[in-house]
Amino acid sequence: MSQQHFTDELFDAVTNDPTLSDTAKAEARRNLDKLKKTKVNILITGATGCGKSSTINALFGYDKAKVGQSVNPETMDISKHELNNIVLYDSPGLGDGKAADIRHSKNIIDKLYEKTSNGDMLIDLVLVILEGGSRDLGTSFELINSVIIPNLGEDKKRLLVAINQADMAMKGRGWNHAENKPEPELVEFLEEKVLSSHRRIKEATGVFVEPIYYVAGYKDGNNSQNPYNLSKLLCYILLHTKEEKRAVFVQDVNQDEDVWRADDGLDKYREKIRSTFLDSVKAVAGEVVGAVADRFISTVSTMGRAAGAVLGGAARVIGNAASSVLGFFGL
Ligand SMILES: Nc1nc2c(ncn2[C@@H]2O[C@H](COP(=O)(O)OP(=O)(O)OP(=O)(O)O)[C@@H](O)[C@H]2O)c(=O)[nH]1
Ligand SMILES: [Mg+2]
Repeated sequence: MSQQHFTDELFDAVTNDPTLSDTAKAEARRNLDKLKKTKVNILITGATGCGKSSTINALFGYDKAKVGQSVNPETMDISKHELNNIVLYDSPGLGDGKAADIRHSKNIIDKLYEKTSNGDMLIDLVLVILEGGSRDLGTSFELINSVIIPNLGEDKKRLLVAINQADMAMKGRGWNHAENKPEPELVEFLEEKVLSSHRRIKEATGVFVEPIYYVAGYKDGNNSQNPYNLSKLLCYILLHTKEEKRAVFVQDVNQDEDVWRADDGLDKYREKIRSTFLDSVKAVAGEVVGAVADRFISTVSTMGRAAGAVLGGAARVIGNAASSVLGFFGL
């Protein structure tokens, strides 16, 4: 939290740019202030033990949410985690008994209709997590098809479905621990799961969703499992969030480079995250600030490439890059 905000870093860089007029700098200040205040509200839901807390921890750092060890749901009702710019609402899904199901459904529906003081929808994105190893996902589809989709309003883009615990989808079979990736037979199994999930939602609601699979992973004592496809998950989260809000993720994402490393290689997720960030800065603060951000990230990413965190290290380096920025601008 003590880490300097990236919008202030960017503003310092803009201030120190001798080619910019005072008017341009004043406008940059206004726009960057707006960005600094931007909140992204994410509702995360799914059955007990699917990995909601683990996913929050993997995406945003390992001290954000309590991970359960017992069979009792750790998350009784919606719990709120406020980061710098990202606000997370962690809600149980269905399957904890009839009374609890009714209560949880109502809580979720209320959240979906909640508005900000500006009259905008509060929840920018609903992330529904399915447990890859679960044989019975019926209650999860009930949650998606009967609770979430009918109450989403017009903008079905607010929904993202992700299948967690890909490593355990075949009870641990087919997971290559040495390379932290699924073997072909597990890939095939997971792709089938993605397809059948897509079909179950499409057939029941007519809504087209493109689920992805990933591993949130865990750290407990001597054992740990690194995430897989977390950069893909972040990419999808960004694409499901309004463009003008996407930049602020950089302030809150996990700065542990290890979590962003392993993915399916189907797309250049980290490059995409980087360009998404820059486009978002441009959308809010204009071309001039966007160009400064671009140079800024390129500089830090040269140092950051070895670090290899998301954005090529920029998320980490931005926080303490004052000297490198000054250095870059020759001051
Ligand atoms: N192997 C494996 N285990 C995982 C993964 N994600 C979560 N887990 C484990 O699954 C268990 C439940 O994870 P949580 O993150 O507490 O799940 P939750 O959805 O927050 O659970 P509740 O809050 O109780 O509803 C924990 O023991 C995690 O360590 C994963 O990707 N792979
Ligand atoms: Mg939890």
